[in-house]
Amino acid sequence: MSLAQTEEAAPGPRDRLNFIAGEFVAGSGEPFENRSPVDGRLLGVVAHAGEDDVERAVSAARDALSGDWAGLTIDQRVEILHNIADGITARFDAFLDAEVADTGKPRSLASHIDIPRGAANFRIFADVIKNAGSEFFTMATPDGSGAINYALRSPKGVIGVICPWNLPLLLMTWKVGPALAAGNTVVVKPSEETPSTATLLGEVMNAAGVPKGVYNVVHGFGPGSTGEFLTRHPGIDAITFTGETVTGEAIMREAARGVRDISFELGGKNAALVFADCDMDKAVEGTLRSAFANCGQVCLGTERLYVERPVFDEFTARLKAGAQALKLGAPEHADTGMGPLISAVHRDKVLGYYERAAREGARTVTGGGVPEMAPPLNGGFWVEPTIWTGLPETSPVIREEIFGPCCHIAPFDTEDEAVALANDTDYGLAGVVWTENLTRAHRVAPKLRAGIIWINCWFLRDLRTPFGGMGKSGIGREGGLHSLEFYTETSNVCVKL
Ligand code: NAD
Ligand code: 6OD
Repeated sequence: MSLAQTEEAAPGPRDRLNFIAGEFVAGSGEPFENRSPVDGRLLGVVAHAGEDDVERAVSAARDALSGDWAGLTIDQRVEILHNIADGITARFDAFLDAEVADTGKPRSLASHIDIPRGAANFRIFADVIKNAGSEFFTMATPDGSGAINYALRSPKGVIGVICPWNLPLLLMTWKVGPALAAGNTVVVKPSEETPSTATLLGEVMNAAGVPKGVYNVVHGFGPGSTGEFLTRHPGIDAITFTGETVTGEAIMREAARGVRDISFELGGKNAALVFADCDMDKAVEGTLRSAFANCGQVCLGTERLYVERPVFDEFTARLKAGAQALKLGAPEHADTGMGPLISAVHRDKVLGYYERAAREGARTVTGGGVPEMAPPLNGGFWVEPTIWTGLPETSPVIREEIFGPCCHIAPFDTEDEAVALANDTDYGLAGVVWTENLTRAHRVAPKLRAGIIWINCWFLRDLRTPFGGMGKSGIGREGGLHSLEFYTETSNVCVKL
Protein backbone atom coordinates (compact mmCIF):
# COMPACT_ATOMS: atom_id res chain seq x y z
CA MET A 1 0.00 0.00 0.00
CA SER A 2 1.48 3.36 -0.99
CA LEU A 3 1.98 5.92 1.74
CA ALA A 4 0.50 8.57 -0.51
CA GLN A 5 -2.76 6.65 -1.11
CA THR A 6 -5.77 8.51 0.30
CA GLU A 7 -9.37 8.85 -0.86
CA GLU A 8 -9.30 12.58 -0.36
CA ALA A 9 -7.02 15.32 0.82
CA ALA A 10 -6.01 14.80 4.41
CA PRO A 11 -3.14 16.06 6.57
CA GLY A 12 0.15 15.50 4.70
CA PRO A 13 1.92 12.13 4.62
CA ARG A 14 4.40 13.35 7.22
CA ASP A 15 1.55 13.22 9.70
CA ARG A 16 1.72 9.45 9.68
CA LEU A 17 5.41 8.70 9.10
CA ASN A 18 7.78 7.42 11.75
CA PHE A 19 10.07 10.05 13.25
CA ILE A 20 13.53 8.69 13.96
CA ALA A 21 16.66 10.71 14.74
CA GLY A 22 14.93 13.90 13.64
CA GLU A 23 13.86 12.53 10.22
CA PHE A 24 10.42 11.50 8.92
CA VAL A 25 10.79 8.01 7.55
CA ALA A 26 8.71 5.10 6.25
CA GLY A 27 8.93 1.73 7.99
CA SER A 28 9.80 -1.81 6.98
CA GLY A 29 6.36 -3.11 8.02
CA GLU A 30 3.27 -3.15 5.79
CA PRO A 31 1.66 0.34 5.98
CA PHE A 32 -1.84 0.33 7.45
CA GLU A 33 -4.99 2.40 7.07
CA ASN A 34 -6.12 5.25 9.26
CA ARG A 35 -9.93 5.61 9.04
CA SER A 36 -12.23 8.34 10.33
CA PRO A 37 -14.47 7.23 13.22
CA VAL A 38 -17.03 9.78 12.04
CA ASP A 39 -17.85 8.23 8.67
CA GLY A 40 -15.32 5.44 8.10
CA ARG A 41 -13.56 7.27 5.23
CA LEU A 42 -9.88 6.60 4.63
CA LEU A 43 -7.86 9.45 6.12
CA GLY A 44 -4.51 8.12 5.05
CA VAL A 45 -2.00 5.38 5.37
CA VAL A 46 0.35 4.96 8.31
CA ALA A 47 3.99 3.93 8.10
CA HIS A 48 4.51 0.71 10.04
CA ALA A 49 7.74 0.41 12.01
CA GLY A 50 9.32 -3.02 11.90
CA GLU A 51 11.80 -4.43 14.38
CA ASP A 52 14.69 -2.82 12.47
CA ASP A 53 13.03 0.61 12.67
CA VAL A 54 12.50 0.19 16.40
CA GLU A 55 16.17 -0.77 16.66
CA ARG A 56 17.17 2.45 14.88
CA ALA A 57 14.85 4.56 17.03
CA VAL A 58 16.19 3.08 20.27
CA SER A 59 19.78 3.50 19.20
CA ALA A 60 19.10 7.12 18.12
CA ALA A 61 17.61 7.72 21.56
CA ARG A 62 20.62 6.08 23.26
CA ASP A 63 23.07 8.18 21.24
CA ALA A 64 21.16 11.36 22.06
CA LEU A 65 21.17 10.48 25.75
CA SER A 66 24.92 10.86 25.96
CA GLY A 67 25.22 13.51 23.24
CA ASP A 68 24.11 17.14 22.96
CA TRP A 69 21.08 16.61 25.17
CA ALA A 70 23.18 15.53 28.16
CA GLY A 71 25.42 18.57 27.73
CA LEU A 72 22.60 21.10 28.20
CA THR A 73 22.16 22.99 31.44
CA ILE A 74 18.77 22.80 33.14
CA ASP A 75 18.10 26.38 32.00
CA GLN A 76 18.77 25.43 28.38
CA ARG A 77 16.53 22.37 28.64
CA VAL A 78 13.79 24.44 30.24
CA GLU A 79 14.01 26.95 27.40
CA ILE A 80 13.63 24.15 24.85
CA LEU A 81 10.59 22.77 26.71
CA HIS A 82 8.99 26.21 26.54
CA ASN A 83 9.85 26.35 22.81
CA ILE A 84 7.99 23.06 22.34
CA ALA A 85 4.93 24.40 24.18
CA ASP A 86 5.06 27.59 22.08
CA GLY A 87 5.44 25.47 18.94
CA ILE A 88 2.28 23.50 19.70
CA THR A 89 0.41 26.72 20.41
CA ALA A 90 1.68 28.32 17.19
CA ARG A 91 0.38 25.33 15.21
CA PHE A 92 -2.78 24.97 17.27
CA ASP A 93 -5.08 24.49 14.27
CA ALA A 94 -2.87 21.85 12.66
CA PHE A 95 -2.84 19.84 15.91
CA LEU A 96 -6.57 20.36 16.33
CA ASP A 97 -7.35 19.23 12.76
CA ALA A 98 -5.18 16.14 13.14
CA GLU A 99 -6.59 15.15 16.55
CA VAL A 100 -10.19 15.69 15.51
CA ALA A 101 -9.70 13.74 12.26
CA ASP A 102 -8.15 10.75 14.07
CA THR A 103 -10.57 10.61 17.02
CA GLY A 104 -13.83 12.11 15.68
CA LYS A 105 -14.24 14.00 18.96
CA PRO A 106 -16.05 17.35 18.96
CA ARG A 107 -13.76 20.17 17.87
CA SER A 108 -14.97 22.25 20.81
CA LEU A 109 -13.75 19.56 23.23
CA ALA A 110 -10.34 19.11 21.64
CA SER A 111 -9.77 22.85 21.41
CA HIS A 112 -10.49 23.31 25.13
CA ILE A 113 -8.82 20.21 26.55
CA ASP A 114 -6.58 18.13 24.30
CA ILE A 115 -4.46 20.69 22.49
CA PRO A 116 -4.00 23.30 25.26
CA ARG A 117 -3.16 20.52 27.73
CA GLY A 118 -0.70 19.10 25.20
CA ALA A 119 1.21 22.40 25.32
CA ALA A 120 0.77 22.86 29.09
CA ASN A 121 2.41 19.51 29.76
CA PHE A 122 5.72 20.95 28.52
CA ARG A 123 5.37 24.25 30.40
CA ILE A 124 4.41 22.67 33.71
CA PHE A 125 7.23 20.14 33.71
CA ALA A 126 9.74 22.82 32.71
CA ASP A 127 8.72 24.66 35.89
CA VAL A 128 8.76 21.47 37.95
CA ILE A 129 12.33 20.58 36.98
CA LYS A 130 13.48 24.15 37.43
CA ASN A 131 12.12 24.28 40.97
CA ALA A 132 12.81 20.70 42.05
CA GLY A 133 14.91 20.81 45.20
CA SER A 134 17.19 18.16 46.57
CA GLU A 135 17.14 16.23 49.85
CA PHE A 136 19.87 17.29 52.30
CA PHE A 137 20.63 15.67 55.65
CA THR A 138 23.36 16.30 58.18
CA MET A 139 24.31 13.42 60.42
CA ALA A 140 26.42 12.77 63.49
CA THR A 141 29.49 10.50 63.26
CA PRO A 142 31.28 8.63 66.09
CA ASP A 143 34.33 10.90 65.83
CA GLY A 144 32.16 13.96 66.28
CA SER A 145 33.05 15.61 62.97
CA GLY A 146 29.74 14.73 61.27
CA ALA A 147 28.75 14.17 57.67
CA ILE A 148 26.41 15.70 55.14
CA ASN A 149 24.24 13.83 52.64
CA TYR A 150 22.66 15.14 49.51
CA ALA A 151 20.64 13.38 46.82
CA LEU A 152 21.42 13.76 43.13
CA ARG A 153 18.86 13.16 40.40
CA SER A 154 19.94 11.86 37.01
CA PRO A 155 17.87 10.88 33.96
CA LYS A 156 16.65 7.28 33.94
CA GLY A 157 17.69 6.77 30.33
CA VAL A 158 15.70 5.87 27.21
CA ILE A 159 12.00 5.74 28.05
CA GLY A 160 9.51 3.67 26.03
CA VAL A 161 6.22 5.57 25.87
CA ILE A 162 3.16 3.51 24.85
CA CYS A 163 -0.01 5.53 24.32
CA PRO A 164 -3.77 4.99 23.89
CA TRP A 165 -6.17 6.62 21.45
CA ASN A 166 -8.69 8.41 23.67
CA LEU A 167 -6.69 11.62 24.38
CA PRO A 168 -3.71 11.04 22.10
CA LEU A 169 -1.70 14.27 22.34
CA LEU A 170 -2.67 15.04 25.94
CA LEU A 171 -1.73 11.62 27.32
CA MET A 172 1.44 11.34 25.23
CA THR A 173 2.80 14.75 26.24
CA TRP A 174 1.82 14.01 29.86
CA LYS A 175 4.65 11.44 29.68
CA VAL A 176 7.03 13.04 27.16
CA GLY A 177 6.99 16.43 29.00
CA PRO A 178 8.38 15.15 32.32
CA ALA A 179 10.62 12.57 30.60
CA LEU A 180 12.38 15.30 28.61
CA ALA A 181 12.37 17.74 31.52
CA ALA A 182 14.33 15.19 33.53
CA GLY A 183 16.88 14.78 30.72
CA ASN A 184 15.71 11.44 29.30
CA THR A 185 15.18 10.57 25.66
CA VAL A 186 12.04 8.83 24.41
CA VAL A 187 10.71 6.41 21.83
CA VAL A 188 6.96 6.88 21.54
CA LYS A 189 4.51 4.29 20.17
CA PRO A 190 1.20 6.09 19.58
CA SER A 191 -1.98 4.08 19.25
CA GLU A 192 -2.48 2.63 15.77
CA GLU A 193 -5.86 4.42 15.78
CA THR A 194 -4.42 7.91 16.31
CA PRO A 195 -1.01 8.30 14.66
CA SER A 196 -1.10 11.95 13.61
CA THR A 197 -0.40 14.34 16.49
CA ALA A 198 2.61 12.39 17.82
CA THR A 199 4.21 12.66 14.40
CA LEU A 200 3.27 16.30 13.92
CA LEU A 201 5.03 16.93 17.22
CA GLY A 202 8.25 15.79 15.50
CA GLU A 203 8.12 18.94 13.34
CA VAL A 204 7.69 21.05 16.48
CA MET A 205 10.59 19.26 18.19
CA ASN A 206 12.92 20.01 15.27
CA ALA A 207 11.87 23.67 15.19
CA ALA A 208 12.19 23.97 18.98
CA GLY A 209 15.86 22.96 18.92
CA VAL A 210 15.44 19.49 20.40
CA PRO A 211 18.58 17.52 19.44
CA LYS A 212 18.03 14.68 16.98
CA GLY A 213 17.17 11.38 18.61
CA VAL A 214 15.73 12.85 21.82
CA TYR A 215 12.14 12.36 20.59
CA ASN A 216 11.34 9.43 18.31
CA VAL A 217 8.02 8.03 17.12
CA VAL A 218 7.40 4.52 15.80
CA HIS A 219 3.99 3.54 14.45
CA GLY A 220 2.35 0.15 14.51
CA PHE A 221 0.32 -2.28 16.59
CA GLY A 222 0.84 -3.99 19.94
CA PRO A 223 1.43 -7.73 20.24
CA GLY A 224 3.89 -9.15 17.68
CA SER A 225 4.37 -5.65 16.28
CA THR A 226 5.95 -2.29 17.05
CA GLY A 227 4.68 -2.04 20.65
CA GLU A 228 6.08 -5.41 21.62
CA PHE A 229 9.36 -4.79 19.70
CA LEU A 230 9.77 -1.62 21.75
CA THR A 231 8.92 -2.98 25.20
CA ARG A 232 11.08 -6.06 24.59
CA HIS A 233 14.10 -4.02 23.46
CA PRO A 234 16.92 -4.16 26.04
CA GLY A 235 17.92 -0.59 25.15
CA ILE A 236 14.74 0.70 26.79
CA ASP A 237 15.43 1.56 30.44
CA ALA A 238 11.85 2.11 31.62
CA ILE A 239 8.35 1.92 30.18
CA THR A 240 5.47 4.30 30.78
CA PHE A 241 2.16 3.00 29.51
CA THR A 242 -1.43 4.17 29.39
CA GLY A 243 -4.01 1.71 28.18
CA GLU A 244 -5.98 -1.39 29.05
CA THR A 245 -5.20 -3.50 32.08
CA VAL A 246 -4.64 -6.69 30.03
CA THR A 247 -2.13 -4.83 27.86
CA GLY A 248 -0.41 -3.67 31.04
CA GLU A 249 -0.04 -7.30 32.10
CA ALA A 250 1.63 -8.17 28.78
CA ILE A 251 3.98 -5.18 29.00
CA MET A 252 4.84 -6.02 32.61
CA ARG A 253 6.01 -9.46 31.48
CA GLU A 254 8.37 -7.82 28.96
CA ALA A 255 9.58 -5.26 31.50
CA ALA A 256 10.56 -8.08 33.82
CA ARG A 257 13.44 -8.87 31.42
CA GLY A 258 16.24 -6.76 32.84
CA VAL A 259 14.06 -5.70 35.81
CA ARG A 260 13.01 -2.47 34.13
CA ASP A 261 10.83 0.12 35.85
CA ILE A 262 7.22 0.72 34.78
CA SER A 263 4.58 3.38 35.27
CA PHE A 264 1.08 2.18 34.39
CA GLU A 265 -2.12 4.16 33.94
CA LEU A 266 -4.73 1.52 33.22
CA GLY A 267 -8.47 1.02 33.13
CA GLY A 268 -11.18 2.09 35.53
CA LYS A 269 -14.73 1.27 36.57
CA ASN A 270 -15.29 4.48 38.42
CA ALA A 271 -18.16 5.18 40.79
CA ALA A 272 -19.95 8.42 41.57
CA LEU A 273 -21.95 8.84 44.79
CA VAL A 274 -24.88 11.25 44.66
CA PHE A 275 -26.16 12.16 48.12
CA ALA A 276 -29.60 13.65 48.73
CA ASP A 277 -27.92 16.80 50.07
CA CYS A 278 -26.14 17.48 46.75
CA ASP A 279 -26.66 20.52 44.55
CA MET A 280 -28.79 18.65 42.01
CA ASP A 281 -28.00 20.99 39.09
CA LYS A 282 -24.26 20.57 39.58
CA ALA A 283 -24.52 16.82 40.12
CA VAL A 284 -26.54 16.27 36.95
CA GLU A 285 -24.35 18.54 34.82
CA GLY A 286 -21.13 16.99 36.18
CA THR A 287 -22.39 13.44 35.71
CA LEU A 288 -23.48 14.12 32.14
CA ARG A 289 -19.88 15.06 31.43
CA SER A 290 -18.28 12.26 33.46
CA ALA A 291 -20.44 9.60 31.77
CA PHE A 292 -20.66 10.89 28.19
CA ALA A 293 -17.75 13.28 27.45
CA ASN A 294 -15.52 11.99 24.65
CA CYS A 295 -18.25 9.39 24.01
CA GLY A 296 -17.45 7.82 27.39
CA GLN A 297 -13.88 7.07 26.31
CA VAL A 298 -12.19 8.63 29.33
CA CYS A 299 -10.43 6.44 31.88
CA LEU A 300 -11.70 8.73 34.64
CA GLY A 301 -15.32 8.54 33.44
CA THR A 302 -18.24 7.37 35.59
CA GLU A 303 -19.71 3.99 34.63
CA ARG A 304 -21.28 3.21 38.06
CA LEU A 305 -23.64 5.66 39.74
CA TYR A 306 -25.07 5.24 43.23
CA VAL A 307 -27.80 7.69 44.20
CA GLU A 308 -29.37 8.16 47.65
CA ARG A 309 -32.91 6.81 47.49
CA PRO A 310 -34.89 10.02 48.21
CA VAL A 311 -33.42 11.70 45.09
CA PHE A 312 -33.00 8.59 42.92
CA ASP A 313 -36.06 9.18 40.72
CA GLU A 314 -35.42 12.90 40.28
CA PHE A 315 -31.71 12.43 39.51
CA THR A 316 -32.39 9.57 37.07
CA ALA A 317 -35.07 11.55 35.25
CA ARG A 318 -32.81 14.59 34.91
CA LEU A 319 -29.81 12.53 33.78
CA LYS A 320 -32.04 10.83 31.21
CA ALA A 321 -33.25 14.20 29.91
CA GLY A 322 -29.65 15.42 29.66
CA ALA A 323 -28.52 12.29 27.81
CA GLN A 324 -31.41 12.56 25.38
CA ALA A 325 -30.57 16.21 24.71
CA LEU A 326 -26.98 15.37 23.73
CA LYS A 327 -26.55 16.06 20.05
CA LEU A 328 -24.60 13.41 18.18
CA GLY A 329 -22.89 14.82 15.13
CA ALA A 330 -19.86 15.81 13.13
CA PRO A 331 -16.94 17.28 15.09
CA GLU A 332 -17.04 20.69 13.42
CA HIS A 333 -20.65 21.52 14.37
CA ALA A 334 -20.72 23.85 17.36
CA ASP A 335 -23.74 22.09 18.90
CA THR A 336 -22.25 18.58 18.72
CA GLY A 337 -22.17 17.16 22.24
CA MET A 338 -20.96 13.66 21.46
CA GLY A 339 -18.96 12.06 18.68
CA PRO A 340 -18.57 8.41 17.66
CA LEU A 341 -16.54 5.63 19.27
CA ILE A 342 -13.00 5.24 17.96
CA SER A 343 -13.42 2.16 15.73
CA ALA A 344 -15.72 -0.58 14.51
CA VAL A 345 -13.92 -3.04 16.79
CA HIS A 346 -14.50 -0.86 19.84
CA ARG A 347 -18.13 -0.25 18.83
CA ASP A 348 -18.68 -4.02 18.68
CA LYS A 349 -17.21 -4.35 22.18
CA VAL A 350 -19.45 -1.60 23.59
CA LEU A 351 -22.53 -2.97 21.81
CA GLY A 352 -21.70 -6.38 23.28
CA TYR A 353 -22.23 -4.85 26.74
CA TYR A 354 -25.44 -3.12 25.54
CA GLU A 355 -26.78 -6.54 24.43
CA ARG A 356 -25.61 -8.20 27.63
CA ALA A 357 -27.37 -5.59 29.78
CA ALA A 358 -30.61 -6.22 27.89
CA ARG A 359 -30.17 -10.00 28.18
CA GLU A 360 -29.60 -9.75 31.92
CA GLY A 361 -32.86 -7.84 32.37
CA ALA A 362 -31.59 -4.29 32.86
CA ARG A 363 -34.18 -1.54 32.61
CA THR A 364 -32.89 0.76 29.90
CA VAL A 365 -33.57 4.31 31.06
CA THR A 366 -32.41 5.66 27.71
CA GLY A 367 -30.36 4.56 24.69
CA GLY A 368 -29.11 1.01 24.35
CA GLY A 369 -28.60 0.90 20.59
CA VAL A 370 -27.15 2.44 17.46
CA PRO A 371 -28.55 5.85 16.44
CA GLU A 372 -29.79 6.57 12.92
CA MET A 373 -27.23 8.85 11.33
CA ALA A 374 -27.67 10.47 7.93
CA PRO A 375 -25.07 9.78 5.21
CA PRO A 376 -22.11 10.05 5.29
CA LEU A 377 -22.15 9.73 9.11
CA ASN A 378 -23.91 6.37 8.85
CA GLY A 379 -20.50 4.95 7.90
CA GLY A 380 -19.14 5.93 11.35
CA PHE A 381 -19.00 4.12 14.69
CA TRP A 382 -21.92 5.66 16.57
CA VAL A 383 -23.73 4.38 19.65
CA GLU A 384 -26.45 5.97 21.77
CA PRO A 385 -25.69 7.46 25.18
CA THR A 386 -27.12 4.84 27.48
CA ILE A 387 -28.31 4.59 31.09
CA TRP A 388 -29.40 1.35 32.74
CA THR A 389 -30.75 0.43 36.12
CA GLY A 390 -31.80 -2.82 37.79
CA LEU A 391 -28.71 -4.99 37.21
CA PRO A 392 -27.17 -7.02 40.05
CA GLU A 393 -23.76 -5.77 41.23
CA THR A 394 -22.30 -9.09 40.02
CA SER A 395 -23.10 -8.36 36.37
CA PRO A 396 -20.08 -7.96 34.03
CA VAL A 397 -21.77 -4.74 32.86
CA ILE A 398 -21.11 -3.37 36.36
CA ARG A 399 -17.79 -5.09 37.00
CA GLU A 400 -15.91 -4.65 33.68
CA GLU A 401 -14.70 -1.44 32.05
CA ILE A 402 -16.85 -0.73 28.97
CA PHE A 403 -15.22 2.56 27.85
CA GLY A 404 -18.35 3.79 26.10
CA PRO A 405 -21.08 6.41 26.71
CA CYS A 406 -22.98 4.39 29.30
CA CYS A 407 -23.57 4.04 33.01
CA HIS A 408 -25.59 1.94 35.43
CA ILE A 409 -27.47 3.73 38.18
CA ALA A 410 -28.60 2.15 41.48
CA PRO A 411 -30.08 3.49 44.72
CA PHE A 412 -28.47 3.37 48.19
CA ASP A 413 -29.80 4.06 51.68
CA THR A 414 -26.80 4.79 53.92
CA GLU A 415 -23.38 6.41 53.61
CA ASP A 416 -21.65 3.18 54.60
CA GLU A 417 -23.55 1.27 51.94
CA ALA A 418 -22.57 3.86 49.33
CA VAL A 419 -18.88 3.59 50.22
CA ALA A 420 -19.03 -0.21 50.16
CA LEU A 421 -20.69 -0.21 46.74
CA ALA A 422 -18.13 2.24 45.32
CA ASN A 423 -15.23 0.14 46.61
CA ASP A 424 -16.64 -3.17 45.36
CA THR A 425 -14.40 -3.26 42.27
CA ASP A 426 -11.03 -4.60 41.18
CA TYR A 427 -10.19 -1.16 39.83
CA GLY A 428 -9.32 2.01 41.79
CA LEU A 429 -8.77 4.97 39.49
CA ALA A 430 -11.30 7.72 40.25
CA GLY A 431 -14.37 8.49 42.35
CA VAL A 432 -16.79 11.40 42.58
CA VAL A 433 -18.83 12.52 45.59
CA TRP A 434 -21.74 14.90 45.13
CA THR A 435 -22.79 16.47 48.46
CA GLU A 436 -23.12 19.98 49.86
CA ASN A 437 -22.25 18.64 53.34
CA LEU A 438 -18.51 19.28 53.63
CA THR A 439 -18.17 17.13 56.74
CA ARG A 440 -19.65 14.21 54.84
CA ALA A 441 -17.41 14.94 51.85
CA HIS A 442 -14.24 14.78 53.95
CA ARG A 443 -15.51 11.73 55.83
CA VAL A 444 -16.26 9.79 52.64
CA ALA A 445 -13.24 10.81 50.51
CA PRO A 446 -10.58 8.95 52.54
CA LYS A 447 -12.75 5.82 52.62
CA LEU A 448 -12.84 5.57 48.82
CA ARG A 449 -10.20 3.26 47.38
CA ALA A 450 -9.22 5.32 44.35
CA GLY A 451 -6.23 7.37 43.24
CA ILE A 452 -8.27 10.46 42.32
CA ILE A 453 -11.33 11.63 44.25
CA TRP A 454 -13.40 14.59 43.20
CA ILE A 455 -15.87 16.41 45.44
CA ASN A 456 -18.56 18.28 43.50
CA CYS A 457 -16.55 18.34 40.29
CA TRP A 458 -14.97 16.06 37.70
CA PHE A 459 -11.83 16.19 35.51
CA LEU A 460 -10.59 19.28 37.35
CA ARG A 461 -6.82 18.68 37.38
CA ASP A 462 -3.80 20.63 38.44
CA LEU A 463 -0.92 18.97 36.60
CA ARG A 464 1.29 19.12 39.71
CA THR A 465 -1.02 16.78 41.65
CA PRO A 466 -0.53 12.99 41.83
CA PHE A 467 -2.36 11.02 39.14
CA GLY A 468 -2.73 7.26 38.98
CA GLY A 469 -4.76 4.31 40.15
CA MET A 470 -4.89 1.44 42.61
CA GLY A 471 -5.51 -2.26 41.98
CA LYS A 472 -6.12 -3.04 38.30
CA SER A 473 -6.03 0.71 37.52
CA GLY A 474 -2.30 1.02 37.55
CA ILE A 475 1.07 1.23 39.18
CA GLY A 476 2.75 4.47 40.27
CA ARG A 477 1.76 8.11 40.27
CA GLU A 478 2.62 10.77 37.72
CA GLY A 479 2.14 14.55 37.97
CA GLY A 480 4.48 17.30 39.18
CA LEU A 481 7.24 15.94 41.42
CA HIS A 482 5.62 12.48 41.34
CA SER A 483 6.58 12.24 37.68
CA LEU A 484 10.18 13.05 38.53
CA GLU A 485 10.25 10.07 40.89
CA PHE A 486 9.65 7.83 37.88
CA TYR A 487 11.69 9.67 35.25
CA THR A 488 14.86 10.05 37.35
CA GLU A 489 17.28 7.89 39.27
CA THR A 490 18.43 9.18 42.65
CA SER A 491 21.91 8.74 44.12
CA ASN A 492 22.88 9.77 47.64
CA VAL A 493 26.23 11.46 48.18
CA CYS A 494 27.61 11.20 51.72
CA VAL A 495 30.48 13.58 52.59
CA LYS A 496 32.44 13.03 55.81
CA LEU A 497 33.40 16.37 57.30
P1 NAD B 1 -4.73 -0.61 24.61
O1 NAD B 1 -4.16 -1.22 25.84
O2 NAD B 1 -5.48 -1.48 23.68
O3 NAD B 1 -3.58 0.04 23.73
C1 NAD B 1 -2.74 1.04 24.25
C2 NAD B 1 -1.42 1.02 23.51
O4 NAD B 1 -0.75 -0.18 23.79
C3 NAD B 1 -1.56 1.08 21.99
O5 NAD B 1 -0.55 1.93 21.50
C4 NAD B 1 -1.33 -0.35 21.58
O6 NAD B 1 -0.85 -0.49 20.27
C5 NAD B 1 -0.30 -0.78 22.58
N1 NAD B 1 -0.21 -2.21 22.83
C6 NAD B 1 -1.20 -3.13 22.80
N2 NAD B 1 -0.72 -4.35 23.13
C7 NAD B 1 0.62 -4.21 23.35
C8 NAD B 1 1.65 -5.10 23.72
N3 NAD B 1 1.44 -6.40 23.93
N4 NAD B 1 2.91 -4.61 23.86
C9 NAD B 1 3.16 -3.28 23.67
N5 NAD B 1 2.20 -2.40 23.31
C10 NAD B 1 0.94 -2.84 23.16
O7 NAD B 1 -5.60 0.61 25.11
P2 NAD B 1 -6.52 1.56 24.22
O8 NAD B 1 -7.67 0.75 23.75
O9 NAD B 1 -5.66 2.28 23.25
O10 NAD B 1 -7.03 2.63 25.29
C11 NAD B 1 -8.15 2.44 26.08
C12 NAD B 1 -7.74 1.94 27.45
O11 NAD B 1 -6.82 2.83 28.04
C13 NAD B 1 -8.88 1.85 28.43
O12 NAD B 1 -8.78 0.67 29.18
C14 NAD B 1 -8.67 3.04 29.34
O13 NAD B 1 -9.20 2.93 30.63
C15 NAD B 1 -7.19 3.12 29.37
N6 NAD B 1 -6.76 4.47 29.74
C16 NAD B 1 -6.26 4.68 31.00
C17 NAD B 1 -5.88 5.95 31.40
C18 NAD B 1 -5.35 6.23 32.77
O14 NAD B 1 -4.79 7.29 32.95
N7 NAD B 1 -5.51 5.34 33.73
C19 NAD B 1 -6.00 7.00 30.50
C20 NAD B 1 -6.51 6.75 29.23
C21 NAD B 1 -6.88 5.48 28.86
O1 6OD C 1 -5.70 15.39 32.68
C1 6OD C 1 -4.74 14.65 32.59
O2 6OD C 1 -3.61 15.03 32.60
C2 6OD C 1 -4.97 13.22 32.44
N1 6OD C 1 -3.91 12.43 32.66
C3 6OD C 1 -6.15 12.76 32.03
C4 6OD C 1 -6.44 11.39 31.80
C5 6OD C 1 -7.55 11.02 31.16
C6 6OD C 1 -7.84 9.65 30.86
O3 6OD C 1 -8.53 9.23 29.97
